[in-house]
Amino acid sequence: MSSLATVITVFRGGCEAVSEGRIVALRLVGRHAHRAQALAVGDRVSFDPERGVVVDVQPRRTQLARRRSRDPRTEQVIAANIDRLAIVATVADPVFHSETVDRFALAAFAGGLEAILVVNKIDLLGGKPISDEIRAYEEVFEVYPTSALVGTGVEELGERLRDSITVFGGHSGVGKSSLLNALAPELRLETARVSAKTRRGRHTTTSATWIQLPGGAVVVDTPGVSDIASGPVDPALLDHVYPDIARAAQECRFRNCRHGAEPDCAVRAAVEAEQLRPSRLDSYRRLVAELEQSPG
Ligand SMILES: Nc1nc2c(ncn2[C@@H]2O[C@H](COP(=O)(O)OP(=O)(O)OP(=O)(O)O)[C@@H](O)[C@H]2O)c(=O)[nH]1
Ligand SMILES: [Mg+2]
Ligand SMILES: [Zn+2]
Repeated sequence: MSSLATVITVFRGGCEAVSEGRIVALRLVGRHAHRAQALAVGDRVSFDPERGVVVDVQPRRTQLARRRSRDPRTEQVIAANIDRLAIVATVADPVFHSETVDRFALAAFAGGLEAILVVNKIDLLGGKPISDEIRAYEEVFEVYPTSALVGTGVEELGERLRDSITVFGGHSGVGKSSLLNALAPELRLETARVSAKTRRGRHTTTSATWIQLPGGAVVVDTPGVSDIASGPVDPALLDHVYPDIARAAQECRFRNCRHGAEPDCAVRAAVEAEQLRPSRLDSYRRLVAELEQSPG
């Protein structure tokens, strides 16, 4: 007889999983033990309760993966079977980095997740409006301005996460754990100040953590990553990450224009006419170049 469980923590040789409200510790044996990355947080496994071992891992419905920087040919699955990625960014401290947002969006779409953008630390604006650069993302996904510090927007975000599984991703120090603490103060997740010297976070969260919020939401907190380059993906997904570029590109002379040096490129023209931010095209071209180079 085997039972079903959801993996909530992965460690070398095994995992912790929840089965019918109980936490069980399971070992990986046999063929599973020899796979480089047999398990990720969120995996559904069948297990043998008597021996305490994983019998089988079910096919993943969705996954958020990133290329390993050490070995770009392999992917690390950050979490499996989640519904959405909340890309957490900031209005300041650390500075808003649009290319990171784009990379996370691509990784989410590639893995079958929906994505939302959470723009945290709006208290640092001191009442000034959110920049046009950030507002422009409303064309790509829902944008949730928040302040984990003073509580702005936290309730709205909590509503959105209800009855579903969300993974929080973003640079170290943007406030992922702080937001979760604001959503459920009893969590008391560890958080840390952004370093004054490097203006970066300190990588306070060290592994993907499965968190059950009151009210039926599950959130996976993840360690901040400096980049989330993904493996080879369907280039059509880029149109979802860059709908503004896709729209302008309909007027390019060449169907397969890459908006570089090609003649009659409508995307470059849009940048020159200040209808499109140069940083959008820069980000797009870097991502495309990377995808073309990626082994695969
Ligand atoms: N002013 C302000 N500071 C915040 C806000 N949210 C978080 N912080 C601060 O930002 C710092 C980093 O917050 P964390 O929650 O540890 O960030 P994290 O994204 O979990 O970082 P890692 O775990 O390293 O990936 C802490 O000093 C927080 O107190 C906010 O809304 N406003
Ligand atoms: Mg954290
Ligand atoms: Zn073009």
